[in-house]
Order: sequence, then C-alpha cells, then structure tokens
Amino acid sequence: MIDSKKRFSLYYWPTPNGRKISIMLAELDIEYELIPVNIGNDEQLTPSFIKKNLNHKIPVLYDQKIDAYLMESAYILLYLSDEFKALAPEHRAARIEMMQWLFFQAAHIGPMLGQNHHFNFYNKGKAPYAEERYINETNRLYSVLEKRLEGRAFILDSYSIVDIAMWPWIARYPRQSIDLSKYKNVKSWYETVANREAVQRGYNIFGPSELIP
Ligand SMILES: N[C@@H](CCC(=O)N[C@@H](CS)C(=O)NCC(=O)O)C(=O)O
Repeated sequence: MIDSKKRFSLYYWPTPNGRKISIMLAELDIEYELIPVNIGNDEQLTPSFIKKNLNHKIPVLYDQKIDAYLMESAYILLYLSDEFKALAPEHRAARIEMMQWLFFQAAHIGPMLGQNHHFNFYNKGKAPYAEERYINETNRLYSVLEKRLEGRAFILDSYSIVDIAMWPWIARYPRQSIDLSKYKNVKSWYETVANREAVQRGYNIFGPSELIP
C-alpha cells in the first residue's frame, strides 16, 4: 500500500471516463476520497464544480501534494503513472508509442463511442443518420484495435495506462451495437483485462455493475 492516504480526492460518476481513474487508483492500491458528482442531476454544472474544471466534466482529481485539481482523464492517468512510476514503459521509443495510443483513445475512442451512446442508446430512434454514422465509426475504431491487438496481449508490450484508458469504453460494447465476437483479438484482450482484480474493484467502486455482459 502506497503511504498516501487521502492525498487524493476523486470527483466521480461511474462512466467510462470516471472509471479510467477509479481503475487506475485501484491498480495503484491508493486510498482516496470519493466524491460523487451526479451528472444525471447536472451536479457538474454547479459553480463550485466549475471552479475545479472549467469544462465541467468528471473526472477531476485533486492532489493535495500540488494543491491542484486535474482535468482530462487521459492526462490524469499519465500524471498518476509518472508520479508513482507505474503502468507505463520507461524507454523513449516505448513512451513515444504509448503517447500515440493514449491520444488515439482521447481523440477517437472516447468522443466517438460517446456519440454512439448518445444517439444509439440514450436517444435511439431520433436521428437515424447520426446512429448509422457513429455505429459505423465505432466499428471502424474496433477494427483498428483488432489490428493493433493481433499477436499481442495488451495494447503496448505489457499492461499499461493505455489499456486502462481504453477498457471502460469497450466495456460498454452492448450499448454500441457492437458484436464483440466479430473482433476476436479485442474480445480476448477485453476478457484478460476484465479478469484483473483491480479492474473489477475499480470498476465497481459504486457497487456491483454490468462488468462482462
Ligand atoms: N475528455 C474528457 C471527457 C470527460 C467527459 O466527457 N465526462 C462526462 C462523463 S463520461 C461528463 O462529465 N459529462 C457531463 C457533461 O457533459 O456535462 C475526459 O477524458 O476526462
């Protein structure tokens, strides 16, 4: 156990971006204060939360050591990984590769799958063009991951923050109209990561939920 009790406070709701950080903190075995921000009730729009993140989105991580509120989940993963020298490669070439896949997650997997959820799950039937567009784009992105995972167990050479960034989004595949059996490498990676004790602990921080549908 890292001796950093309550150094961190996590402003959280159990969404894919929130779960990236609860999984990372579980992997690091760090105790922290969990502060629910119910985005279903617009709690992210209160003036006190907007002071913590001008973009009014969860997750936000407060670190007492630097007295700062951190936004953007992919950056928070990188920050924690640098701070605790964990779950990321050290060598320059491997780090260059890591940064590209982390940006790929932040720029494509999160935003596009998020739009898929919006049109295809929460507002199904309202915008057929948008549903088709984001289901197609989601399939295209799963194909990219499928190629990347050919012959490898993890997205980098070993389990890392890139898997943590990607996994909670893939965990929502039933909402995305994705047939996971079509992506055998993604499925096998998905199940390997799902079986990690820390992933289950971090994912279910709010109580048992849909882990492997
Ligand atoms: N790029 C941001 C995205 C964060 C984000 O979209 N958070 C969502 C939940 S997953 C949220 O807070 N939504 C509330 C809102 O849009 O007002 C990150 O990776 O942290």
